[in-house]
Amino acid sequence: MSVEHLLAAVVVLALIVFIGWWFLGKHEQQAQSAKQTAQKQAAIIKVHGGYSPSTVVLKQGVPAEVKFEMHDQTACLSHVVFEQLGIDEDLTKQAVTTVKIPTNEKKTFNFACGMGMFHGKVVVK
Ligand SMILES: [Cu+2]
Repeated sequence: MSVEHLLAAVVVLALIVFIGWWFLGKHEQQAQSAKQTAQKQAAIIKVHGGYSPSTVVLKQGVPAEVKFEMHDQTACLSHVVFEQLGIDEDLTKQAVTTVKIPTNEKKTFNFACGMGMFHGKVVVK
């Protein structure tokens, strides 16, 4: 191999490495920002003759949603009430009802059916 050939090979190799770095670098940045915007937590509670699970634990500081999946026909469980949050949701309107839970402080939010017969809680810790 002549010196010119070797030089050309080195230049081509450097170019490939540079292009690879350029694209990989951009990729990494995209993945990172996506992860940040996607940082949230969700818990699913099935409503069927009660709440299952009746207690969910959330991490403090991460935006949180509790999704109530309705599988119950009785009027008793048709509403879910978070008294501390001033929330009274009708669960019969859609299959899944999402309730946003504030996670800025460690706190326990109690919830109950509209008539206060079934209870559950969401613990932020
Ligand atoms: Cu009830």
